[in-house]
Amino acid sequence: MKIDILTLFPEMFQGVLGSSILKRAQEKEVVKINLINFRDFSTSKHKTVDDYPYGGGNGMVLKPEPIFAAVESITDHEKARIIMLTPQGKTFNQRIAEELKEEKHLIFLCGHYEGFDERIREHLVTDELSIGDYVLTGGELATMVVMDSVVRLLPGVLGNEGSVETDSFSTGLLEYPQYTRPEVFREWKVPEILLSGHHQKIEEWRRKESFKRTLERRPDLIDINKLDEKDRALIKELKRD
Ligand code: 6GU
Repeated sequence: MKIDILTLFPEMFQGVLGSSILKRAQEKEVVKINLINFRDFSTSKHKTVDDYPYGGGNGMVLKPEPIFAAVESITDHEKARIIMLTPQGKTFNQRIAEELKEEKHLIFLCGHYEGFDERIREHLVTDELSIGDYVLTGGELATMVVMDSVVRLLPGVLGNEGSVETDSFSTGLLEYPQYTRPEVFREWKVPEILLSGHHQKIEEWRRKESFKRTLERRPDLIDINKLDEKDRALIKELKRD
């Protein structure tokens, strides 16, 4: 996968791209990530990228010319998904991450100030995403969130390939509680069942704990119509408890 990030603050990405799993994914050449400062594409003498809004009002608006020029400088940009990060976009989720991981080329546009000239949205962008109902100072942090969640899904990125299948949200349920050594810490014991070696019983316990946690914290994630008989019985039992 190739990822191009258009931003006025490329230095914000150094920590995230230079550490941990995103660093390793680039080293393994699973993904090529390229930072572009669209100020470099401004043709005005002071390298201006924003201007006052027509009609008046507060804040500045990102001009179309440098952003169109920056995107058009990217090889094969016509075939890429061009994703704008704004609080007005569709709310990002795991389903969208799964969809984006199938793409060969993503271009992220990070905005600042009062936003983008509407012609960028209408004539350049293919997708507009938000990461939730709160306001950030710009699209950079949102881009990092979306990119991280997509790249970790690419084959060969995570050590244990099975681990993405048991993630919360891909199973539709929250994850069950996990424990490691020691068996007793400050008098708090690991649940007996996990020490039993009964794989079938352990699986059942984990599924029950996942349902319990999901019912308590995120009942909106459970679609009763999509459950089989066994899981419906499990939910009934939990609701009784
Ligand atoms: Cl994508 N951008 C900004 N500026 N704020 C946000 C956001 C994006 N998603 C949630 N809040």
